Amino acid sequence: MTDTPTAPSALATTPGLDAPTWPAEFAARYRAAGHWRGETFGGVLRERAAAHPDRVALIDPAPERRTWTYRQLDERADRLAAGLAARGIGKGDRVVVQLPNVGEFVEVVFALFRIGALPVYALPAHRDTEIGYFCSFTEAVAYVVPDVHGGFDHRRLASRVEERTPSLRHVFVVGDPGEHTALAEVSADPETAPEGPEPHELAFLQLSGGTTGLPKLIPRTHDDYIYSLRGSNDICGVDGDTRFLVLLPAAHNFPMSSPGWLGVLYAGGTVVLAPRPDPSAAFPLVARERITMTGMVPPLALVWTEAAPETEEDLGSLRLVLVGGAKYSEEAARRLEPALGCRLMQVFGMAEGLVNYTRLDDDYETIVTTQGRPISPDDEVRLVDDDGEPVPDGEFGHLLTRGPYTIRGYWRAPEHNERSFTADGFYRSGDIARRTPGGHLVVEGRAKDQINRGGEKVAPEEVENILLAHPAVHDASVVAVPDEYLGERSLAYVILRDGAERPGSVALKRFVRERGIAAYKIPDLVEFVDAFPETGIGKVSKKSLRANSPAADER
Ligand code: AMP
Ligand code: DBH
Repeated sequence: MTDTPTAPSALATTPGLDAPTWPAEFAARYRAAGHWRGETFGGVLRERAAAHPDRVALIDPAPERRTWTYRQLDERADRLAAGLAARGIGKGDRVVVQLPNVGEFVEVVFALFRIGALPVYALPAHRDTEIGYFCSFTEAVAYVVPDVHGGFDHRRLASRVEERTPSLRHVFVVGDPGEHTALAEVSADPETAPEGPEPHELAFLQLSGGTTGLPKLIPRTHDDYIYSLRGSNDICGVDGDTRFLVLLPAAHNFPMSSPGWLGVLYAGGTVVLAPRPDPSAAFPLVARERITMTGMVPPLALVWTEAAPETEEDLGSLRLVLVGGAKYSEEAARRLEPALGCRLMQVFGMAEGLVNYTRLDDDYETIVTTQGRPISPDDEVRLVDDDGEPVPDGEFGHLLTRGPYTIRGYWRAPEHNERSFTADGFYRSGDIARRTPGGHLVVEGRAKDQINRGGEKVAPEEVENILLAHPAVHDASVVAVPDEYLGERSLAYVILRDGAERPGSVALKRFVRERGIAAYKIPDLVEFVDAFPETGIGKVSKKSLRANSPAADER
């Protein structure tokens, strides 16, 4: 990685990494500044286990409360790593991990970190379409699932995916394995475990919210991600006494790294996994586990803000709540601190890298009206107009960014990379933002074709591609419409084929669901039209674009 040549090869793919990476002089600068310290996740856990073996690292409260000390987590990761290695899983292999907020999630990813295999973080909501794609695109050798979660049998999904994915050799199940292998049986003598990865190598593949037919994969290294954790911990005041509640799906970048469960484990604190984020389930956990910090998306923050004054649970241990993932309205932000009796921090981040936080010592107006400023002095943020020229101070523009923990390219996606990154390595976030005189960013909107459904990102094209497979559908255009609670919901405009019988909107939604896609991507509303309304589409026909897209070929 360090000997990667510089421009124009910012877009060249480095062998073994399958993605463009930081040019040598940037890597050298980030190391010299002390950002990249040559740590790996496997090594960090080992060091924490040596430093404070008996401190509790992890608590999974349901159905019966289970705890892991740092030593236990370290030992379990070791045995699991050895067991995976004994089954032929090795450095660089991809393993799709789709687990809800259970302790095994943390065990599995640390085991994979230790052998240098790459977790691919699927969300619990993903179904056949997404999982099939992750497994085939990454040529995954293994897939880790719960048995049944939320009434859905993941073992069956695994069997279907296994049938169509030649690379997939193992399915590991947390719980009753059915025809697959129980994760609990994957264990071996740690002495047999292979050498771990280097700090500059990949740690995992994170998912992009996406604007295209299929999500892109984000290659993060140990060095860069650990730097973002350390920076986040400093800003949020995470230390060994922090008790952090993971409310959102643990696989998402926000609860994982901002500062998230990985940040808290880095600092030697305690992570508590919430099986459900709503107040009725989570407030008792806050009280019982004396939670000091948590993070949530704006719609959940609204619910918490409304429920807190009514609850009999003691929320007095809470010190800090982070809110981000989608725009948090100023009015809602103003209500949080009085209701919850703790500090608010806004966070504006992206799995590709750049994360912004308001600061604990910011004045109150800044906290409730801005989305914060970057973690690092070496985060470069450019706000530009449509022609790529910098906008004057205080005006809004397209947010481009580059820095010590922002990727230089997606994994195995040279064409996307041409579009999503500038020649000098800036990531085009697709967000529209302005900078306040105090240097904080305010997110004003979005240029990318995406729906932000309360923090859950939906790529319209992905849903349109499914609607187009319906025999009665001639064309479809999925757009965002404002929603008081979620911020945005999705509306599918549908043009029927000549003479086709109109399916009901419920039937059309069922069709989308039955094609096997995450439920949050199913259009909230369906409207049948003769032509697309002006606002729904750009100048170029989306359909002709889609017909030429790689996603169309797979249908
Ligand atoms: P993802 O691609 O799933 O990592 O989502 C990252 C995107 O979420 C950003 O590029 C923004 O569009 C959006 N986002 C995250 N946090 C905020 C926030 N606090 N306010 C507005 N938008 C946000
Ligand atoms: O939305 C996001 O992706 C996000 C939000 C807040 C994120 O990745 C993060 C913080 O790290």
